[in-house]
Amino acid sequence: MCGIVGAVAERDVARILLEGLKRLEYRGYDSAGMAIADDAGRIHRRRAVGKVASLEAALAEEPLAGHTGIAHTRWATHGRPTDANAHPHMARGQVAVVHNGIIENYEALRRDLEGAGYTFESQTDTEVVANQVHRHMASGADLLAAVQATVAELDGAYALGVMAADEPGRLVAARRGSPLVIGLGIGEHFIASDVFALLPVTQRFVFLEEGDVADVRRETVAIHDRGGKQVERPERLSEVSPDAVERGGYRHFMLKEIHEQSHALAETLEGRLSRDAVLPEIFGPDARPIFDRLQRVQIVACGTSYHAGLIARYWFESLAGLPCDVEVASEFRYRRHVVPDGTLFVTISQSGETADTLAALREAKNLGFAASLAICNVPESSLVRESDLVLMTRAGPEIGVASTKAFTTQLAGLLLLVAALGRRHALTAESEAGLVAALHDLPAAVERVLALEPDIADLAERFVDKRHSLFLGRGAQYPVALEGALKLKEISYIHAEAYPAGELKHGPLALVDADMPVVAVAPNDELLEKLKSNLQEVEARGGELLVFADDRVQFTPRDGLTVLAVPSVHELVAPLVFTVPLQLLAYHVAVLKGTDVDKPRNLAKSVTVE
Ligand code: HGA
Repeated sequence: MCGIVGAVAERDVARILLEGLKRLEYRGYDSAGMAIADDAGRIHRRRAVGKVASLEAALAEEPLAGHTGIAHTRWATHGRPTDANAHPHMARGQVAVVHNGIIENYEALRRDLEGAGYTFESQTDTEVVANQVHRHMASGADLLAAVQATVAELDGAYALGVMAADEPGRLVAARRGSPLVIGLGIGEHFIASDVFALLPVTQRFVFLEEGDVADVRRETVAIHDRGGKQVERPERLSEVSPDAVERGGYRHFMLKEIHEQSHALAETLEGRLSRDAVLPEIFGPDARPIFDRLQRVQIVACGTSYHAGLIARYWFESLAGLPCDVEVASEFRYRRHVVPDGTLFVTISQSGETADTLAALREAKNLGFAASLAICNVPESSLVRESDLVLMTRAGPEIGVASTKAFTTQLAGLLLLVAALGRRHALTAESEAGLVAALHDLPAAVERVLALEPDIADLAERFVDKRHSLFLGRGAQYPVALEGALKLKEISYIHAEAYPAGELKHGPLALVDADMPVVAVAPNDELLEKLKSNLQEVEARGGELLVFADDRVQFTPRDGLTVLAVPSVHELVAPLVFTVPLQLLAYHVAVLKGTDVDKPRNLAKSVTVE
């Protein structure tokens, strides 16, 4: 979602800020802006709707230069994407603010400020922050005190970067509910919503905690907690290499990330398996006594991660013999719960900053769960820091908005958890050995399925002129169908629905005609014959069928039916393997349609607003 970069340095900061914004582009945004204080104590600002390149063009025409600055990529929540709504927002030319998140009480604050003579130039919730800081400074507070007083008056979520014209060489940063890091340099310091933005200038970071306000100057960084007390926060070295966010030879990040899945899975499984068992220590030293008490599992996640949870439910119940519920985080957090004893609360999130998932975790802490466990791809994230137990996926940075390698590595992580818990319940040593053998073979199996890409690219042509499509699966392949439909929607903008194949005749069959391609996933499992009957129902209505089928499955060749053989794998890992061709299908349809594959319209990468 939106991104923040800020810098206080002896050198000119404009270039650092612009490079930082470019590195945040993958998160999705609709406009961008920058404000820099000049040596005469005036703040100058440039803003542009659209890509960072438009801002760059505006800066080429009218450059900014100076030693203190903030910049932002905006993903609108309040007010349309326009120049006037783009950040930084300013108050009377004196205070400039960039903000990620939502100020929930902005209307009341705005009325109050208008009553005090402040005027507003935007429809955003953010502008109240600039004016409120100005108001506190006008009554004598310095920048730090003014920001502290302002955040105490805000409801909602924010990461903020604030500067004032008459306090050059100083940035004040604050966070609650949206991530913010301080980048440490020598004689220069930085702020950003994501470490990627700052990797060209530093690898040393301090992660602000909830409620922190940081006073950032060239030589010093002082962090104050929510009570105003000065605190030390640990410095961490980022392990992400600056080039991990390059596209390599691939046309899009998404394609690169699809192809990285075999390696990402190998990394995620590395050191976690013996020849025939999942190693017991991989969830950390605290896990054993917690796992011994567990009787059931509640999974909470959003989007693609939610689909991973839906697949895991089949595994938890069929393999581990543990009851498992799965719910989207935005629903979970707003209803009452009855939590049975011994329930593990599992969150799944690529970024670990997904606002609804994080809020659900915080909510869950008061609900009597036995413990929380996060499956996540970003070690420094809030979700990881706030969970009792953690299993890191090791997918590496995922830049494409449509999640691919994060999803399959989450599934691998979930299988590890199923084994770790299952052996205390219904999982036999023999079944665990079978699962582990399948996991050992998984990276190679994914390589084999990636080799189908040229055939899938050909099949994609059939979708280009279609407006709707249907995805079908049964059992654990039903969430795979959901994920395939989501991928197609996200990046090709073709309306796609997924159904459990047995539901077809209860409604969606009415939609089937020659203009509605139907995609099915058909592993060689006990539901195969049932699925085949469902597919006959589609054919009988003139629908065109594309079936990704286990290579041992026989289909009689006929008109209207295209079968692509997927290399056969163990039933338990089939959901991971069958996901890959669906990702490739969505990717190639989107490329043919000419959409912005890595940054599809209206969407953002880590969704840090509710
Ligand atoms: N509410 C602010 C910032 C939006 C945001 O954080 N998006 O991710 C606005 O609408 O400008």
